[in-house]
Amino acid sequence: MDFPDENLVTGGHGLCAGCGAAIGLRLALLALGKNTVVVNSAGCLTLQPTYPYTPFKVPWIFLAIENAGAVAAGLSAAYRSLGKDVTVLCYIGDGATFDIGLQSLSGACELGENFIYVCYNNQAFMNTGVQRSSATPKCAKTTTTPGGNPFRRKPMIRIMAAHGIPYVATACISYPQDFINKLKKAKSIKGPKYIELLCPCVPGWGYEQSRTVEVGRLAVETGVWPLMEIENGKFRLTYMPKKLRPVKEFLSLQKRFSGVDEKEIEKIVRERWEKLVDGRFWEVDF
Ligand SMILES: Cc1ncc(C[n+]2csc(CCOP(=O)(O)OP(=O)(O)O)c2C)c(N)n1
Ligand code: SF4
Ligand SMILES: [Mg+2]
Repeated sequence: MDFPDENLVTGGHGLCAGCGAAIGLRLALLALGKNTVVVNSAGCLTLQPTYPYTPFKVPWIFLAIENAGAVAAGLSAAYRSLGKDVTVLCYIGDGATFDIGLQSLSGACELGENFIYVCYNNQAFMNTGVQRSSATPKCAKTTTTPGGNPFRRKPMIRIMAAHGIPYVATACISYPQDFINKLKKAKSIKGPKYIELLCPCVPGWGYEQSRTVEVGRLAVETGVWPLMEIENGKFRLTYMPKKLRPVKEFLSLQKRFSGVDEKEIEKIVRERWEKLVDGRFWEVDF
């Protein structure tokens, strides 16, 4: 694999063992390098640096949960006026992205500023106790949907693509090379870039802490989480499993899906996958 040498996250943080989002940030900094500033709004990852300590070898800005887009746009404009070439990386949870900070992200995209926005998607408001977000999949149990989530997921990838920004992609921490390639591509493109990174969460999804990478891999191999990109409006899948595995293999590892109708979910996932393989991205509820 094409990995850069320098690890910009040192040992020691207050997150759960096996946290998928922590793996994601480590990979992102490997890809983007030292000349990066990380923007983070309230969520689990906020606990990674705890003042006055930090495991990061790059600057880190912590802000209110609504503000990531505004801060990214402001930083981008400030660096431009100073003549400095610094990568602005937003690393923001799904609750802060899909729900509380959507207006700020949308505004930053409209301004066309230069930043990479990675939504680390663990599919709920984890830091405050696993409440449903609009990224929570249908049927998943959370503390606010103990009988299973009745709502459809907000189609965030389509929403971001509809902003007409130059680069939108999905990724998963279990496919590090795919994620790193996408970040490097994003870095080479001027303007707003959005990558939605699937990050399994040990207590929120309810699986063994040693199985984070396996759970993420099964999300992709079953077709639950397709890896794709939309570059200048052009859609493509970046990874095609030879044969999709049964969705049951992904669902059965996690307590949040206990008791769901596996056949119904399999049907939804298959129909969506066939449309994507056909290139019918705009018809897909993703
Ligand atoms: C306006 C506002 N509402 C609520 C909160 C409380 N809050 C802090 S972290 C958090 C969870 C954020 O969820 P997400 O963005 O998905 O990140 P995760 O916790 O899953 O890492 C919430 C709701 C807040 N800080 N600000
Ligand atoms: S609750 Fe989930 S996202 Fe938060 S630190 Fe633990 S594993 Fe990571
Ligand atoms: Mg979350």
